[in-house]
Parts: sequence; structure tokens; C-alpha cells
Amino acid sequence: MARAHQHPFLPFTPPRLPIEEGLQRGHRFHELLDARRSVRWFSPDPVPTEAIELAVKAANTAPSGAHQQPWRFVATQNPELKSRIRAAAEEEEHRFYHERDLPEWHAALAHLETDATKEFLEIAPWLVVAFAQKQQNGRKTYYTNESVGIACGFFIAALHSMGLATLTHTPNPMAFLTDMLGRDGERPYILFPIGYPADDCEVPDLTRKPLHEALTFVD
Ligand code: IYR
Repeated sequence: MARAHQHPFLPFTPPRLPIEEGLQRGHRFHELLDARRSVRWFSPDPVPTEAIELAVKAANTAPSGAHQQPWRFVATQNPELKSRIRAAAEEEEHRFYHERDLPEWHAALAHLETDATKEFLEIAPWLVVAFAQKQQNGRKTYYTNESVGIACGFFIAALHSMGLATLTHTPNPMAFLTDMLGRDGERPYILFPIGYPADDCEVPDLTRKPLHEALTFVD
């Protein structure tokens, strides 16, 4: 079909997979993702820079509002910077756990046994912060949170595919990361400690909600 365009378009005709092969891949992909867990006990073993680059390359393929790609991933393995980030995060978390009156939130979290101590921020070899760009060169971005959220999902999946673990850590509030990482005008979205799980890593005994609670078909 010859469509008239005002902007450049390209043919997009990826090979169609046989149905069975597509389903097999879907099963394998689910199996891969189902083995992922959020980790709070990391090994200090180093992780190559290339793994971080690959995960951000995967994140950078995410769909975004108006294709504005309103994300910036800032990565560090600098021990001094990591310990400053830990100190600032723990200060916020101390207020969150011990000073703010948030009984319902605290009750909802109890089963994770989290507290204000965030030693993983120093132990994990990498910290990566995803920032959201509400503006780019003075112009508003659209669906910023959705776009950065999707990119972070791809990022997490890519890390997992490389055998790496992470945590979607959101110290509350986390504006201190904007200054510490020099990202003026960008909003910290998620702080990811990244590494291999520690040999004695444990995770809460959680189950995924059943498919029928996650999916509704409507005729
Ligand atoms: N930011 C705190 C609290 C916290 C909040 C949620 I929602 C969690 O799923 C887990 C923790 C912390 O990191 O401990």
C-alpha cells in the first residue's frame, strides 16, 4: 500500500513466527522472568561495566510518549559516592520508619522485614539511578512516568537475563540524588543497587498472584 507521509517511515516486516514456536518462546520468557526476585543481600563481587551498558541499551529500546525517551540512567561504582548515597538514604529512611506517622504503610511492608539500614547501597558493586526528564530543552515531555517506568522494566529484565540481581529501591523522599549525581532538572525515579546475590541471600516467601486475578477477558 502506498501511503503518503510527511515524515520518514520505513517498512517494518519482521519474520512471522510459527504459532507453536511463539508460544514456546512465551513459556521460556515467562520462566526466565518468574525466576527473578528483588534482592537486598548482594555479593561485593565486581560486575563488568559492559553489563550495565547492555542493561541500559535494553532500557533505551522502551516505547515512550512521543518517542521523547525521557530517561537518564546514572551509574556509579565509586565507593565514596556510594557511601554518601547510603548515608543520605538512611537518613530519609530513618524518618520514614521512625518519625513519620504512616501506620498503614508500615503495616503493608511488615512482611518484607525492611528497615532503615541500607547496607546494600555500599555492598552492591554498582548503583544506577534512573532519572525522569519532565522537560527536555525547555519542552514538556509527555507520559513521563509511564515511559520511564517501562524503561526501568526493560532494564530490570535485562539485568536478570544476565544473571544479575537488583532492587527497585525508592528512598522516600529521594530528591538528594538529584544534587549528589548532578542531574539538575531531572527527578530521581528509582535507585537500583546491582550485583550478584550474596551466597547467603534470602528473599521473602512470596507468590505471584494467580493469572485469573491479573487477567480478565471480556467478550
Ligand atoms: N523506602 C523504604 C520503604 C519501602 C517501601 C515500599 I512501597 C517497599 O516495597 C519496600 C520498602 C525502604 O526502602 O525500606
